[in-house]
Amino acid sequence: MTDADIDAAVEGAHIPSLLVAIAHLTGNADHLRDFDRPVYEFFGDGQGNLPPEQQARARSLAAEEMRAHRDRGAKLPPRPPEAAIRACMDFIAGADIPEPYVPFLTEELALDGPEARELRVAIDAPAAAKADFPVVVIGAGMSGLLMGLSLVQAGLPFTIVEANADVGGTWLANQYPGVRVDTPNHLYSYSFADDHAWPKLYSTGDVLHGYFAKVADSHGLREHIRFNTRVEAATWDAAASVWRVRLSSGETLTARAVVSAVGQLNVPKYPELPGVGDFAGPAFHSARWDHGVNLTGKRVAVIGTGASAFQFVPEIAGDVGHLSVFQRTPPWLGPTPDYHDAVPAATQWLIDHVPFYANWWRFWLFWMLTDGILGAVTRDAEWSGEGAISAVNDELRQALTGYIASQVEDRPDLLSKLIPAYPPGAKRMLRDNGVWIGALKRPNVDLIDEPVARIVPEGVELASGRVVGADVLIYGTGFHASDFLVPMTVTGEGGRDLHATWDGDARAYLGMTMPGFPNFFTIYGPNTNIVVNGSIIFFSECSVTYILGALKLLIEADAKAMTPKQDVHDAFNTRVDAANAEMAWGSPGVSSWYKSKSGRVSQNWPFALVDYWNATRAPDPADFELR
Ligand code: N01
Repeated sequence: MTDADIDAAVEGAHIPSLLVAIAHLTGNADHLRDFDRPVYEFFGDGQGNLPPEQQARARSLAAEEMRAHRDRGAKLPPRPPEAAIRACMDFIAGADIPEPYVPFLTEELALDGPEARELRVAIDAPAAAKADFPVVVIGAGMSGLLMGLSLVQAGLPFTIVEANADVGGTWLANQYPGVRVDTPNHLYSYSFADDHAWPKLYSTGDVLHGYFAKVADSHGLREHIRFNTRVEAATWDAAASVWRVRLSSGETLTARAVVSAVGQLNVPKYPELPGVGDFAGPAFHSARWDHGVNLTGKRVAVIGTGASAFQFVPEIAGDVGHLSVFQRTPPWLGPTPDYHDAVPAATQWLIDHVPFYANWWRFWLFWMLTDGILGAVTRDAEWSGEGAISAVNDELRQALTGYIASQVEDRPDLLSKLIPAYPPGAKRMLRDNGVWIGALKRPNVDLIDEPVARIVPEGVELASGRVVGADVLIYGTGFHASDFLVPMTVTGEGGRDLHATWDGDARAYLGMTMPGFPNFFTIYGPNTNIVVNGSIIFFSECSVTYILGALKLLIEADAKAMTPKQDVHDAFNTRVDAANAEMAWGSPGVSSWYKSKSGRVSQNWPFALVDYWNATRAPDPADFELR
């Protein structure tokens, strides 16, 4: 830590994080009284609007304390008292954090170190009882690996069955050009295994795949995984109180519990258009990208303008001869100028050298993407305006409309095509740094919003009868999100079939358990997707804690089976449906992958993150029938 290093780092610091991190160098938070509390804006720079004089003062104070810390031999004073930590939380959040959030956020802050964040649920049972409790986990993506490593910690035998040849799930399957995460990476990481060495603020798919592979390796998970193997059927054997899990290899595994970690976005969806399959040239889905097809100079047609197409269109637009992008519904764009940026050197230096800077920065990312934004996507019954569901949602709409308009001042013909008619939040908002519209404005790119009638051998036929010729056809048409667990067959008590029970409308208690399907759990199951708030890894961590708690209940009580009570399950789903109807994504008339065929929102969690955290600390035995 030379003085020059320190000075350079504070210049590039996130000021609110820097200011609160000083508390760990001094042992108190008294200095915060000398600064205004940050005030954040929609899509501001995140520095909290501190006046330049205060920012300069914050930097010089931090530099001074860092030098003093170095000169003391980098010894930290005792941890600041709880009141000081609380003052830091309120300061960095720019708000008095409501009391119910404090334990939740304190855990997320992880001041006791990453080990304390590990998902340890100790099971108090003799080794033989544990050995007699094999678990099958389906899928070795982000959630399946998490389940696996917590089973290692719990000391239970388990097998992970993975259809692919490697771990990584979505980050293995999606290899289209430009694939990357759209949640800040210092948040989109396991709470206990953030290696803090992300090259980009939002990493690309290969880096994410490497991260999950590293977690699999460092926790010895590969030896538990059956690669290139599918679960075809899971059947509850009531006489033996076990699941019989039939694999594509022909083998049948026996398990006391099954945990599905196959996610919601793993089965590619092709459009329901006549002629799909008739196209004469190469055609593939974004999640099955055919890198053997050379797009250079070709006429390429892309169907869909969701998150996947949004990422690959700008990547291929410069190479192809001509690109026709077929749009049914435009996305809202969230301004994110640093979306493709490397982690700035100053940020990395502060993460590496300043105690707890990384924790606070993650805390800030967490808070900014937490429940504060929910208010902007919740319906106001009194509101009657068009294209929005409340005054604040309309304010967001205006800001986002202005943002899109600012990018097409030179192409007014595009404006009406690019402004969504639906309220912000009704569909996934996409992070944007300008490359999407930049690509659409290229002379070799057409954005076609006339409905597609059918696919024909020579290209795409529009409702008007015009055929847009193409050499290559790419489907950016998403996934069968509401068809949870297809194509597996799951048969529970009394021969009950899970898909028949759901009848196209998947439901579960807390997204994880279903009446009639004992000891069967789902991670990222029904109603656990989040639209605007947070990282899905957080949700998976909550689910895994809960599921492990359920296994603990079973083993410690020496019980054979647990299923949620039907009335508990039903009451929960009634609450979920009522709450989803109040959210932007519940708006009638807006179709999205968040809804099942019946139009019910079967994917999304409508409540606050803190509610899921509270609900999943441990299962309440009163919610279950334990046998
Ligand atoms: O799929 P989508 P996706 N004619 O379902 C269109 C995650 N993800 O793969 O909106 C014309 O969103 C359809 O039109 P419409 C993320 O959660 C994350 O892009 O239904 N168009 C839509 O435009 C995301 O939300 C990242 O009217 C047709 C598109 O196809 C989720 O995955 C990156 C059509 C499908 O969009 C799914 O995204 C990528 C037809 N007949 C994905 N049928 C990250 O950044 C469908 N469409 C982490």
